[in-house]
Amino acid sequence: MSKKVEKLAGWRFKAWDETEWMPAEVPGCVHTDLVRNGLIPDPFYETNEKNLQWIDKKDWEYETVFDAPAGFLEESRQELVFEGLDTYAEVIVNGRKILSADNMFRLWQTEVTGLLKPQGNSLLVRFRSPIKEDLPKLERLGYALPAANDQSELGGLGDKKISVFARKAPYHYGWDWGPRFVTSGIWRDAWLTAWSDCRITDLFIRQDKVTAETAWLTAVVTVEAERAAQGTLRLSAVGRTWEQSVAVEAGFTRLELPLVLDRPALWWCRGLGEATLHAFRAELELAGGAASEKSVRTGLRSVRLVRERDEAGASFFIELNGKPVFAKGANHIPNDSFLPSVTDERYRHEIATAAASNMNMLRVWGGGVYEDDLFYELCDENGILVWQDFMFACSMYPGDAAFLENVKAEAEDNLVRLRNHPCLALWCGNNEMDSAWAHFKENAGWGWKQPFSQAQRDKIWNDYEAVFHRILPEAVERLMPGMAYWPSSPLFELTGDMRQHATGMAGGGDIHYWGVWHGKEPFEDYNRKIGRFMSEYGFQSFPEWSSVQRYAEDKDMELESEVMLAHQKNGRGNTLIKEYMDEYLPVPKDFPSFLYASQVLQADAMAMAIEAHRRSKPYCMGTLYWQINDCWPVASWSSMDYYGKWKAIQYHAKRSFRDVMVSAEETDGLVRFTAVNDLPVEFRGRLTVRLIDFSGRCLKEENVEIQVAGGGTAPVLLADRGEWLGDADPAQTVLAASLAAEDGALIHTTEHYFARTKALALQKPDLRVEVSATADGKGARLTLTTDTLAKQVWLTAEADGIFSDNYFDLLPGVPHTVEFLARPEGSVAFLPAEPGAVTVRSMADFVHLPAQEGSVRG
Ligand code: BMA
Repeated sequence: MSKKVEKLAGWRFKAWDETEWMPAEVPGCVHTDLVRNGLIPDPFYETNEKNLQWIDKKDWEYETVFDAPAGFLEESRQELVFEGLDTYAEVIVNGRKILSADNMFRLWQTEVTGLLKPQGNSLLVRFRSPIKEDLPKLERLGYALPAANDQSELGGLGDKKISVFARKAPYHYGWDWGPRFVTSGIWRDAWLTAWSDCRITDLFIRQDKVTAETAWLTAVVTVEAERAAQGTLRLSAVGRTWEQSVAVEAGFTRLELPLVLDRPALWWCRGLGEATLHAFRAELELAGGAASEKSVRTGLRSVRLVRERDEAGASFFIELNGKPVFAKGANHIPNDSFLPSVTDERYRHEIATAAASNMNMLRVWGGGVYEDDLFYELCDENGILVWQDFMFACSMYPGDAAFLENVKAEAEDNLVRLRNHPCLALWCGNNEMDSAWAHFKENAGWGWKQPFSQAQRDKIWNDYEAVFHRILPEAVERLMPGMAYWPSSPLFELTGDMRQHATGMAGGGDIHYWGVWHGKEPFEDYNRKIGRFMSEYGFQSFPEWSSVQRYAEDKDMELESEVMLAHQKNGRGNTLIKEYMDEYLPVPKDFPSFLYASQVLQADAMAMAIEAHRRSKPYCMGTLYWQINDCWPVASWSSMDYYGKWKAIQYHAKRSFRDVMVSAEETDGLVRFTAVNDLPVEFRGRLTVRLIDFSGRCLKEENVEIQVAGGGTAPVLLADRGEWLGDADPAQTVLAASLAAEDGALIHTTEHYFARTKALALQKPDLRVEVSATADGKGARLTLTTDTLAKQVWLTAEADGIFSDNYFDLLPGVPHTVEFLARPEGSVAFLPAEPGAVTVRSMADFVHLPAQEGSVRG
């Protein structure tokens, strides 16, 4: 018998050196509790971040008084469970210290049997400042470990970067998209549980071998019992029941029950099939009547990382149920600086965004947290694979025995918590540490190792190897047998010599390509710099005007204002955006226009990269752009801002990630159209390519019947620029391609221009919108038309929500219909007839148009 009681409530908090207790929220953290009590302003507003750095230098405590729930004290074993304590904490129950915690990522479960009384139990959680706690560790070590993104200066610590000592979300200490808010608090649920006789503490459905014909599974059941006993273990799933006689010991017993399922309904990622999930329920009955049960949900699938030698080097792709997966998606960072503020609805919005954008993979990046259960549940349900990093990023970490032991326990807790999720495709040791340190290549990396003596270097690298080449892979293999482990992202291969580091465009492993952006290379380099799996690449943009207005005042609305700079964490970010914008786009009229243009610029860059990667299939088998979300309102690489507003890139990604699409690339006067098919079945259809001038006149048209094998790509049309253009003006003509299925259904459209956007002879379009209600009457449907090419048409609605399409090029004579989808899901969208409910603009509204004379030929 075991019961989980309601969460503990009635919390209060204060700084150690204060006397007055204030109401607090659990889960929560100090910063948000201070805001709620009116003691500090909104930390994300203007430059408030700077003035709130005192919070992490203080010690904080949380307390509550609770009665034992009915029946609780009659159970013979009682426990207090914290799903997350951030970070250095002592827990005191009725005056007795029961726990000392030092890792935000661990599950803290402590026995309190005999300590509780029926009424008025006191529970005190005392957090020590992570700053005060870790500064002495730096002193003791005697040298500073690299921690590239730790904003110690902003935190008032000079160059003392101490983030590496705490097992705490690295991004709390600042990042090149994130503020520095080093939180403290009970950040996940806290509850009491009690049991007698026996309980099932864990149920793991180990997938020993899964094929379309048979699934060989083992239910691994961990039982805790007060005394040894005989009994029966029963397992039910998919309408069947398996039973086995068992014997349990006093203490923990691990039971294994083999399950064989014929023709199992498999779990597939988006695009390859249904994401079928099954419930498994284990019931234990012991002689004498003791009983316990536990249920889990999982999907049946075989998943592996395929790295096989080939002519170019070695492959790198995920194979799901025997089918190669071309991974499409993005990197995920935490959704908030204050993690407990992330509501279920925000997780739902993020994963719904990923699914609607035709993604099939997200990478949970190593500078954040092992995500909440809900994140993975939603990925399971939506067929989104997860590349899961362990939480280490862009730093080198200590390697003393206590640290290593802590890391091991953290890995075990999270592997056990997450291992039933079929979405998990790969565990990765860390973000960018192997390539940044570049141990075997003297002049490679980020210049990290150069300041150290040989002895120090050896020590730091040995510590690295202990975690990433021994402790973590060993934990993955023991707790999730067969699951792929990849030591670092990016990595060429674990060779133990200078070939190991992915410091260039290697023919194996995964690649973070930052030549565009950090390296100032032109967008066109996306077409050439392609690896076997592109796990990061990105380009920044600003949030839209309505979002910027939420953190800035009118006076702050210029690029170099103090507020804008405080919300741009990449030192050279604004300069880079401006420089690239000068290269590619017409000049924006004003600051709000600049925001819009920054989004269009980013979207163009990312679409180019995504499509280049997809055209290079099967050499390249994955494209995950940096990054889908934000943890506060900021200029960043995100495709959706902190408020969940889709940036232009999100709509472009949705189009460029379509399972079946056609992509055009021009080199040496030839425009190559390539069809890409990620579906497992052959695609047949018709490609229509038309040369249209900006007023809508069709100058040339070609139609081709096309056929692309399941999972394949095919060159479908080669258009000679000179031949097609003839004497048409390249600045006023566009190649418009549309791909239709055999039944005529429109699958994808794309446009190819013969000049960069800044050189196009754009004119002010007469944009018309017709609004009607959607079939269910809840939403709105808009049909747009124009008289001249309208570039990057941007629809905005007063209501919160997203459009089915946005930031698209509208051609004269080709009406385009989009729907508005209100957020949260199910809420009523604007009424079609409402004036001002929706605004429609295009690039011509935001940029200085070229002088008319220059743009009209003849
Ligand atoms: C990648 C990430 C992050 C960073 C991003 C942009 O390397 O892993 O560390 O935010 O680049 O610079």
